[in-house]
Amino acid sequence: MGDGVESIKLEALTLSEGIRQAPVCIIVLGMAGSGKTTFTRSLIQHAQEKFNPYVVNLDPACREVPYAAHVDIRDTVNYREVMKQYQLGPNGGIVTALNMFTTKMAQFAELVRRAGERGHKWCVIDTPGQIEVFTWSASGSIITEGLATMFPTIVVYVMDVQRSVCPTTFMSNMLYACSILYKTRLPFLVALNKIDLQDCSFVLDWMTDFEAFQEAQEEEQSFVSNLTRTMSLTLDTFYENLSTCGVSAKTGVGYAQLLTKILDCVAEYERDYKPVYEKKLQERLAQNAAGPKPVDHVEEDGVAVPLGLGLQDPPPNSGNSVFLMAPGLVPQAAENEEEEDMEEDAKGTAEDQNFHSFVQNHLTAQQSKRDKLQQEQSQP
Ligand SMILES: Nc1nc2c(ncn2[C@@H]2O[C@H](COP(=O)(O)OP(=O)(O)OP(=O)(O)O)[C@@H](O)[C@H]2O)c(=O)[nH]1
Ligand SMILES: [Mg+2]
Repeated sequence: MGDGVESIKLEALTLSEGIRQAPVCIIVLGMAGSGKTTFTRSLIQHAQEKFNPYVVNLDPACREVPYAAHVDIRDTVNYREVMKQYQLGPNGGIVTALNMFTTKMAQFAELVRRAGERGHKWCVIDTPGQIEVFTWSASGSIITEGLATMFPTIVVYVMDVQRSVCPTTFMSNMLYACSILYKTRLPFLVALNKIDLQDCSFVLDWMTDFEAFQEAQEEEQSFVSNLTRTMSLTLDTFYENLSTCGVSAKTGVGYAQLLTKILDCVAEYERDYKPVYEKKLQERLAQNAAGPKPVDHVEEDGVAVPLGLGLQDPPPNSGNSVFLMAPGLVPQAAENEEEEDMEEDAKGTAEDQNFHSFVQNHLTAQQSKRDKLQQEQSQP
């Protein structure tokens, strides 16, 4: 069980020491099935010797990952239980699981910091299959921005070139990439994946030559193709500054160039992004020193309703029920195999109990908040 993870304030961690040199956080994003997980595995293999990557899996719904993750969200939150307990569908379950994980952002950040101290130069983060779960959720933003204010952070957008031969799909992919770039405001690299199946030169042609793209979609006479045509003109500026690299996550082709491009992105972070983040941190520090803002205007706007769990607040009455587990923090395994199995079983049961009690406490707390609110409203 993940004991030994002290509760460390994110603010203190961030503001007192500024942005560190290592590890560089590489957030791997991309549409479902684009090859993020396979890409992560290959990236780890190719970077192992030089950058000794620390590996994080943030996909709560995957069955298996083809790499040894140092931090795995599945050790913290049981996605199937979340679906059952909160009566959610698969996507709601993933979002909620990610939200629960994010309540331990401070501890997660601390694990990444310690990894940097132990000589991991990179931290590679694999994300959930449904891209919007990470890119448009509060927890995705907290994780991305939290990391970017502590460590050099870049985004690698994995794009399936085989699926992008259709101009409309290509445009959808590019619009997604563009929206993520502007949302995260971080150095951005597009990995054109699966080049063992499909040569990626057409993507580069379409990005640099508007007429080539027009020709390709001449066949498609529809409203969608009209929209695509207009969008391709709009995206011109986006393409100009976009860094791309053809790779095959399966065969490893293109990874030498990819590593060089990642290093270029890191240099870009240091040059262009770090000063901005540091300025923001200083502003926050000054704000904190000035104390909390008065909230007397709230009454005019309506009744203040208590929000959900704070980033650093433990869930009410939950004790240790959400935790992070990572090698090094897990107690030494027993030598005897039989004992190991028994320990595994006991650990599994304890984790289950912890999880159940967390969910139960959370539900009870929510209910009592609702009761209290109702009581207050019913009073004249
Ligand atoms: N031929 C080929 N297949 C690939 C490549 N990269 C990934 N795949 C295959 O594409 C499928 C999806 O790969 P994943 O790595 O699971 O993709 P993902 O984006 O992590 O998928 P989700 O997390 O479910 O969204 C698998 O069958 C992989 O074997 C590649 O470079 N070449
Ligand atoms: Mg995956």
